[in-house]
This record gives sequence, structure tokens and C-alpha cells, in this order.
Amino acid sequence: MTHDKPTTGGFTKTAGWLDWYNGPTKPTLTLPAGAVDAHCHVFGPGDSFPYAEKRKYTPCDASKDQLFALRDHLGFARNVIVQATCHGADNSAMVDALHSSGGKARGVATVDRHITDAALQDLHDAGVRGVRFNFVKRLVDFTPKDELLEIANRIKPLGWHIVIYFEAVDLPELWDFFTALPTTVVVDHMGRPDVTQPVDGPEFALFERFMREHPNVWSKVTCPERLSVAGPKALNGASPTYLDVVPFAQRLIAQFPDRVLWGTDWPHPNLKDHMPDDGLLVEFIAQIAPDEATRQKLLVDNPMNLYWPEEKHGA
Ligand code: 0GY
Repeated sequence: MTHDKPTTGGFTKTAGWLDWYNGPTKPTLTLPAGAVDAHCHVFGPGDSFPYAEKRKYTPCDASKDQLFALRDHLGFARNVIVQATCHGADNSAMVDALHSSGGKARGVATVDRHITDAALQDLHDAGVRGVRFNFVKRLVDFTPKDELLEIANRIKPLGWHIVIYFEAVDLPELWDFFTALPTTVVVDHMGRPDVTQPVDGPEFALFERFMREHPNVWSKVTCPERLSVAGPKALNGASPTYLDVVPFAQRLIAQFPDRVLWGTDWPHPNLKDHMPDDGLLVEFIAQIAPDEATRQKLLVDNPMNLYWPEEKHGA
């Protein structure tokens, strides 16, 4: 599969930011029928959906059609499209993708306290099922916690959940806020552990405690390419994988098999040293979830419970 070369819709892409990998391998791992890529983005195209004025980076374009082609190529059936910070609280590129997906995509939006009830309902009708609260300082300016709590209480009646993105070192400070959230809470990328620390050390133990003590907390076991320090390595002639990230994902899947999700994170914003082949990222799933029953939960049952409960339960 190859696409046209990424462009920036007339914007100047952030220097050093790599383009997404054009021409990913066809994975040898066959995904279960109905598999969901539960974390991916659309960027622009910038000439149709301009990037936010207050963005911290300018990506290359990554359109809905390119995302849907990747979905089919990798063997996924559906996408969850997460609003990225470069589009701020203007969800129109993501919503446009949802409208074009024929029901095969659901979304996670970014909203501020000024959004009207009617606009929230429009997002719901388009397929949005969550909001994202981002605490990664290089990506966003600070939003007051009372504003986030107000948003949380407004989206709760819609049956939505909250996706949180933060760095592991910030979990202690954010703990009380996170544990007060009134909905299901989904953590991006395992709470961004420092994978040079022991998997059974205090930093990851705190994250595991967070999930263990709070049954409303889920985690995406995503982004090995972002978390890895050693980079992709091949062992015994097998496909390269992110060996330093594998134990972290394995531990969460083993302890919380019904509260884990997986996604590609295509088009992998803000990567400067290494851009993954998305086909090899799919092979990574076999490392962290070696048996079919586990992959069925990770890739189908769990994301369907969260994003398409009406289909799962026939409501
Ligand atoms: C990711 C990770 C990143 C960026 C964003 O919204 C975003 O801009 O999520 C990152 O830079 O770590 O999940 O795509």
C-alpha cells in the first residue's frame, strides 16, 4: 500500500518531525474479525481543515481516506479517531472523518466549557463517545481543573468517557483529580512509563495501583514506538519489535484483560528519530497478546463495549 506523499496543506511542518511511513508492510498476524484500531488521528488536510492557531506543532496532513486505506490494509474493521492537539477544540476534521466512515469510526473530541448542549449532541450524533483531557505540557497549555470537571459532568449524561494523556511523573499530582472523575477513564499509552525503569519498580506500580483500585480506569497499551528508548530490535530472525515496552503492556493485559485497548497512533505525531512501519506495529500485538482469546478482548470485545455498546449488546 502506498499513498501520495504527505503534504501540509500550505502550512510549514514542524522542523524535524518525520512524515508517516508510506507503504507499510502487510502484517503476517491475522487480526480477529471486527478488530478496532482504538487510537489514531486525522490531520487536516490543512487547506480544508486548518490547524489551530495555538497549536504546539504543525503536522503533515493525514487524511481520512489515507486512514481508511491503512485500516483496510492492516486488517482492522473500525477506527477510534482521537482529536489531536494540533486541531485544538475544532473537531471538524475528525467529525468529517466520522461522517465519511459509514459507521466504522467513532471519535474522541476536545471541547471547552463554552460548548453548547446542541453542539455536544451534534458530536454525539456524529459518533463521538468521549472527550480527551491532555496534561502533556509540551502539547497543551494548562486548563483549570474546575473547567475540566464541569465538562466531565456535562458529557457524563451522554454516556461518554474521558481519555486522559499525561506523563508518568505527573500521576501523583494528578491522582486526586483523576480519581474524582465521574465516568469511565481511559489512559493513553499506559500513562507514558519510563521504560528504562524496572517494570516492577515504584513508578509503574503506582500506575497499576491506579487501575487496580479504580475499576473505571482503562488503559491503551499503545505507542511502543513512542515509549521505546532502545528502538525496534529483531530477535532470532523475527520481525523487529519494541522489546523494552513489551513487559509493560504484557503486565497490564494480564491484570486487566477487560480494560485494555490497542491502536496504531497513526500518523504518529511528534516523532523525530524513528517512524514506525504500521505493519510491524501490528506484529507487536502478538508479542503482548500471544493468544487469540486475549487478542479478541483487546481488539474487539473491549473497544466494542466502549465505543459501539449498542451493537455489542444488541440494544
Ligand atoms: C499521540 C501522542 C502525541 C500527540 C498528541 O494530540 C496530540 O497532539 O496526542 C504526542 O506527541 O505524544 O497520542 O498522538
